[in-house]
Parts: sequence; C-alpha cells; structure tokens
Amino acid sequence: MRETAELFAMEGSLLKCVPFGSGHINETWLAVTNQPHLYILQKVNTETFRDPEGLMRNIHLVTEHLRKKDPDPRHVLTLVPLKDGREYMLSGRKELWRMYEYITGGLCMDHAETPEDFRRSGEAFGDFQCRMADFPAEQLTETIPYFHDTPRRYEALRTAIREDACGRAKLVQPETDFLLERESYADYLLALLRSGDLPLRVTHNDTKLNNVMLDERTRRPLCILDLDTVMPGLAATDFGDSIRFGASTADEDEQDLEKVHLDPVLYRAYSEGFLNACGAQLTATERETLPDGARMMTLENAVRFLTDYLNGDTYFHIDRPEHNLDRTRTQIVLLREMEKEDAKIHRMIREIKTGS
Ligand code: GN1
Ligand code: MG
Repeated sequence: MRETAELFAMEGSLLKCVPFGSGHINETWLAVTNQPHLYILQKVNTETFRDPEGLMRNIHLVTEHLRKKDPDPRHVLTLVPLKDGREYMLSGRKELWRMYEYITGGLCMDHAETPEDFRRSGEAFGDFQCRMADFPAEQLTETIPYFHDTPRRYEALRTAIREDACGRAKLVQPETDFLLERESYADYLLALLRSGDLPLRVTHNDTKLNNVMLDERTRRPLCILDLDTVMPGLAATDFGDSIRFGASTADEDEQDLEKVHLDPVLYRAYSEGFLNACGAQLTATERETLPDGARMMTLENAVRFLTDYLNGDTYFHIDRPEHNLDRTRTQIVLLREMEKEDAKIHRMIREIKTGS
C-alpha cells in the first residue's frame, strides 16, 4: 500500500499510512508525510462499485460543480492526482485507488454531541441538495444501480432466506417476520416517483452523520464526504438516512437494545437545519414525505443487514459474528418507534418554518 501511496503527487515524503475512519465498504488510510500536509488514501471496493471509471467521473463532476459555488478548499473534497497526472489508479479494473487532500480542523462524529451539531449537519446536507439542484442528473452514472430500491432489497432478502447459506434463517425468525410484515410499505416512495408526485433529484445517498465534517472550532458545516453514491434519487431518502443514523440515542450496532431510541429532539433539530437550508426548494409532497424517507431508510437498512447476515456477511465489514444481526435489531427498534410516533413526526415537520 505504501508503494501505491507514493505514486500520488504528495508534498514531501511519505512517513506512514494509518487506518482511518469507520466506513463499512471502502478501506481508508491517513497518509502522513514529513510535511504538515496530510492526505487520505482510499482503496475503493470494486465488488460494490462495479464501474470505477464512472464512479470517479461522478466525483470529478460533482466536486467541480460544488467548487464553482464555493471555492474554499476546505469546503469541497479535492482529489490529489498521481505523479503522472491521472486522477486515480485503476489496476486491471480490479483495484481502484485514489487520494484526497486531508481537510484540517474538521470533525466527523458518529454521534451528535449536541442537537446543535446535528442541526448543522442537516444544514450541510440541505445545502448540498440545493447546490446540486442545477446539475444535470443524467450526466451522473448510477454507481450502484437500484441502490435505494427497497422492493429489490426485499427480493434479495427473500433469496437469502430461501438459500439460507449459513443455516442462520431459523435463528432470526422474529426479525424476518417483522420485516416481511412491512414489505408492502417498501414501494411507497418509488410509487410516488413513478406517478410523478415526487421529483428525481441529485442526492448523496449515504447521509450518515459521519459523512459530514463540521469545523471543530465554529461547529459550522465544513464539507460533505463520501461522494461515491451521489446519484439521482429522492430528497426524502437523503433526509431519512441521516435521521435513522443520527437521531438514534445509540450506535447503529449497539448490542444493548434498551439503549436504542429515536430521539425527538435530535429529529427536530436535523429537520430544522435541513429545511432551513433547502425547504424552499422542496415540493409540498417532498416535504410531507420526509418522515417516510426516515422510515424507509431504516427499513431498508434492516433488510440489507439481515440479508447480509443470512448470506454469511459478504457485504458489510463485520468485527464480530453477530454484527449484522445486531445492526438489524437496532434498526427494528428505531422503526417501531418511528411507526408509533408517525403522526406526531409528520405534525412536527409541518410546523417547521422554511428558510428561503
Ligand atoms: C455503508 O461504508 P459506509 O459506512 O459509508 C453503505 C450504506 C449503509 C451503511 C450502513 C455503498 O456505508 O448504504 O447505509 O453502510 N454503503 C454502501 O452503515 O453500501
Ligand atoms: Mg459511505
């Protein structure tokens, strides 16, 4: 990996590469040189991202577009080219390596330390949505086709149950039943898209709190990270993925389910930040379906985690044998609470005043 890092046009000479971040798919290192300048080196998972050239073209287009609106280098990811001038290294279509400038003075959190931090991250993703609104979505490659197609995620779950590759199906009957009972909901948002009631937007599609960087000094939004899944999508799913991850009182993989709750204060704070930044751009139906995006993303992730557990953990990185099952269970707890509070949450969203 050292040799690969050295192919990139870094300032100074490389001292070491240290594992970095908490992504489940790609591998990330912090590259330290004998200069103050730091870099992020990533090996992109090409099993997951099967069109590496298309993916890197997306990143090029999206970062250039964002840079036009805000040229501050700390506000947009900046690729570091290879010494031979290429933007990334692809060997044998199998290994994709790229490097970014490390953004100094930023903070990425797995939990919001305060509701204010979470509000700021809502603002950041709302701004992202606004800034990409005039980008021609058809220019973007779908880096993972059908990524937020929840009905298809159910098909994969049904296949996993049928094949039962590891003999685990009998161990997860309650979780399986819970999810299958909700299958009819899976098409709710996509049906509104097909009927023209919801517009297609350029969306980020992985809006977890740790994919936004806040300025550690001012706690204001600095930069949106992880642009691998920027594709055409729905505003509600971007909103919703943030809520399912960040408005929980516990980690996504918490084993003590007593600790897992939907936090209404965090939910409201994010909603205010998001709507303040992009509410004026949303249609009435988009706004009304934001809470459905949160339910959908929680349901979809539960389905995906359970599928991966049944398949023998072939997709998400795991640190323990039941890791994907633990993740499934936290999502189920959150989903139950979202369902219970559904009317209240819709009312809360309706009451928020929109910025312009
Ligand atoms: C994956 O690698 P990471 O943590 O950024 C996944 C998301 C899931 C998330 C669950 C490309 O994101 O869709 O919601 O794990 N990314 C991909 O934590 O599948
Ligand atoms: Mg990601």
